[in-house]
Amino acid sequence: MKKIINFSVLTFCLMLFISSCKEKKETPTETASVETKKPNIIVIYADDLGYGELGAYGATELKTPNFDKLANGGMRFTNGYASSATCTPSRYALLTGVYPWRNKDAKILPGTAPLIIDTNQPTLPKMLKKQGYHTGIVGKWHLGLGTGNVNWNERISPGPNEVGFDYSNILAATQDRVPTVYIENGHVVNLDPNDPIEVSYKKNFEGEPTGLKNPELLKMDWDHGHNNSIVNGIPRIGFMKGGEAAKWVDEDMADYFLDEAKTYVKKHKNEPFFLYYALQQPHVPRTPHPRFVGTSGMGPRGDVIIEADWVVGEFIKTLEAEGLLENTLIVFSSDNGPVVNDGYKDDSIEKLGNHKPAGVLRGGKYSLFEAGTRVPFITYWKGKIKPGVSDALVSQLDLYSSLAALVGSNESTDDSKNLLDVLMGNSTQGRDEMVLEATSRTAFRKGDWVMIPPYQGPAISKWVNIELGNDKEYQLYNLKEDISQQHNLAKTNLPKLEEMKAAFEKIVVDANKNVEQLELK
Ligand code: NG6
Ligand code: CA
Repeated sequence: MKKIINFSVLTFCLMLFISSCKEKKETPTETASVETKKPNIIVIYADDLGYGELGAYGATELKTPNFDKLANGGMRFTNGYASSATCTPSRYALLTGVYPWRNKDAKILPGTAPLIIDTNQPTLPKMLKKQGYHTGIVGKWHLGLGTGNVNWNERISPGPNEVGFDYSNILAATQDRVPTVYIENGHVVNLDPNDPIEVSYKKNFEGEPTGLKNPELLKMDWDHGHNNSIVNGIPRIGFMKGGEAAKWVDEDMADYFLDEAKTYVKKHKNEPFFLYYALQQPHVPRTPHPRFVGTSGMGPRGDVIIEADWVVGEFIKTLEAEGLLENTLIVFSSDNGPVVNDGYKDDSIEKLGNHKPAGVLRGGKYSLFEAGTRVPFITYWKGKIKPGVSDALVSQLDLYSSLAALVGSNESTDDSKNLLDVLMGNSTQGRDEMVLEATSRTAFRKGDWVMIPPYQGPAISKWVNIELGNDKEYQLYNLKEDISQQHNLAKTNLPKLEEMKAAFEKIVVDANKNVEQLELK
């Protein structure tokens, strides 16, 4: 009897062992295939593209079929925000997951500014690298380079490659600021050692023409600012000498960065990759390739939006041809709201017609009103994200923690919320509250409400003709009922105002101390 039991126990154990072996045999291969399938992540980031600029967001005068394909085939956010109403702070927040007003250097930078991200600071690309991603940036940087006194003729460091990017091909600051050259992995592209580059934001180099003194050399005239060195007939901010062969051709910039982005994707398609594709449009100077001149009927500003839309379409075609669309999360957004005349006489006002760059929103770039920071915000993932519209409150600040969750990292920051479910369209529970920033001033959104503290300074910028949000009194708006911010309820809803002030002050202790108004440089 004993023997029989022992025998059957043995047989049972043996069977268990065999079946567990079988399971083991299958499991590793399955896990491996899941692991190699880590999704690629692409952030396409426009420069100064407004909330009302896409067909999918209500534009009727501009045709943006490729942006719309992403918006209508993915999740289109109606309450998606940049962290700031200008470029540098928004980009800082996107890459670090930290509110830009916490860093006093995160404001519009000259082309000679040192890098404002600490090389020891956690960043989105560093986090992704730890998870096995190859990381690249193509396009606009505007977060500073070097540590001060950059020698543009040597390797420029620290820069993107020192804060998490394996590959970089960038323009240093903005298209309207010198140096007007591409920089690849820290080296100026096509630099001739016999024609070294010098850059200064303080004074001109002897004998060099400027926009101010040599209007006869200009093919595009300046309106305000933008009257220093002339490159390709366009006057810029800042002075530059040398580097003739390295200077970019403005009209070719869209094609240049598109080629770079496509090449990057093709090269890294067999490993998980993160590409930050930072478009230069429709920031000034607006220089569409001749193929796009006249396509919008709105002058250069509209034409470069059509160009950017085309660029995105071509880029998506590449992803499709490479079979990557089903395994790639694409996030599309803009660094700040729209501006029409931002310093050049480019017919942007004259030819705007009925187009409303900010849609129904009040304000624009530089403004604490909604149009400063509420921007197009789209997540697209073929077959994974069900097309839809989400009213959840999301900020670009949240990409850090949300993308960490996507790739299996538990990294996050205090300011960045993990909203992965929201970005994937599986939840509508966005943020409860968020601090907004515009030229070092801050405001506060909580639920449907936004509160703007009193600020000195002009109500409307005479340069860009945008309402900046400054007022002697507190402003309080209910965005659900009054998206265009026409009714200040600060005096009629005191309990709400007090609630908002208290919640705001809990986050921003001394925001008001750091006020810097928009000024001409
Ligand atoms: C402003 C420039 C503006 C633009 C902006 C930065 C003047 C008068 N205006 O100072 O043209 O370059 O800076 O834009 O110089 S951003 O999108 O990069 O923040
Ligand atoms: Ca911008």
